Amino acid sequence: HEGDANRTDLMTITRFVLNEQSKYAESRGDFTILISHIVLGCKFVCSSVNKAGLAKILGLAGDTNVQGEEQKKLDVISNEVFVKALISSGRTCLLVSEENEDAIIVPPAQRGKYIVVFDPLDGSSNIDCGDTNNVSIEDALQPGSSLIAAGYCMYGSSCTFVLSTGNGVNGFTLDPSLGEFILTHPNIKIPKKGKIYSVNEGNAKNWDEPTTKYVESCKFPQDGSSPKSLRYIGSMVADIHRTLLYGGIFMYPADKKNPNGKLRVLYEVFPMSYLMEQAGGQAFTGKQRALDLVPEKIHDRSPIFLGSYDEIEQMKELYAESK
Ligand code: AHM
Ligand code: MG
Repeated sequence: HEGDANRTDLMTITRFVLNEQSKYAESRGDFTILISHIVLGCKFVCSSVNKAGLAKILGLAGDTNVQGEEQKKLDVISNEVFVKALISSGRTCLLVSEENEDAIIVPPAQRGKYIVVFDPLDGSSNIDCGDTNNVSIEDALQPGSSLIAAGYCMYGSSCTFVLSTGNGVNGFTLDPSLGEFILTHPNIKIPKKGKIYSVNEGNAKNWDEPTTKYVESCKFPQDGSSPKSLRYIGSMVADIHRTLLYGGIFMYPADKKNPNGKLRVLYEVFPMSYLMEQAGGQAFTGKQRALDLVPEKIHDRSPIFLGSYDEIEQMKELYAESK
């Protein structure tokens, strides 16, 4: 019997993805190569986040670095790292990043079959693209149900990469001494019911009726259950990570000022909705299953409710009643 401390059979993220992909007869390792380039970007951001304190102190000497260049913000550098890693993987044809107004069409010589939509400091996911000869921005405007994988990386006291390739959800933690993400959270399933709700209550004045009623029921339950706890970090990745592991509901609803809410369909709503469904939860826009949305523009937004199966069921009922 081997204890954790002596574990020698390391399930790295690359090994895990390679295993999963080998189930597909047509697999040629392209997806594994793509993921390992994304993972490189995550390691870079992780190490930059951890050095950020020191960088700030060094920054006091002036806002320019040793080469005399102006220091770039972390989100800008992260974006550059991901874009360069994705293009050089030779496995992508089209990239949509939160940081870039326009989609990036990969030069033909470096083109592969995957479309990647991502927020360099908020999440990432992939859509299979097919014909790579005539790639256009419209190819990214597919429903979330055509995603073949989605994931996010959370940078904190430890660095966690949560990934689904359509066969459940798995979490990997970076072992800094190895520089490898190791499987630490196999087969994540979200609890069917939750005790936590997560929303920016500062917008309550402008909410619609179903959202207002739901949050009221969290605080003053009429069915004899205990009130729910409120947790809101204001960073979608962190709020979703907690929701996946402990259950509950995360919402960014429509309000009178923002009829489409705030979060972006392609690289915020879709990947998190995909992970939720893969973990046994649900994702709902107030009108429909979130993954059935078809964005019209690459930076479109949508209201979103996601989390434990039962919580989203209740939310759906409230919207049905209000029609
Ligand atoms: P941004 O990427 O445009 O900064 O916004 C996305 C973030 C999410 O991570 C988070 O869930 C949400 O904005 C919080 O918004 P608010 O401050 O309005 O509650
Ligand atoms: Mg963002």
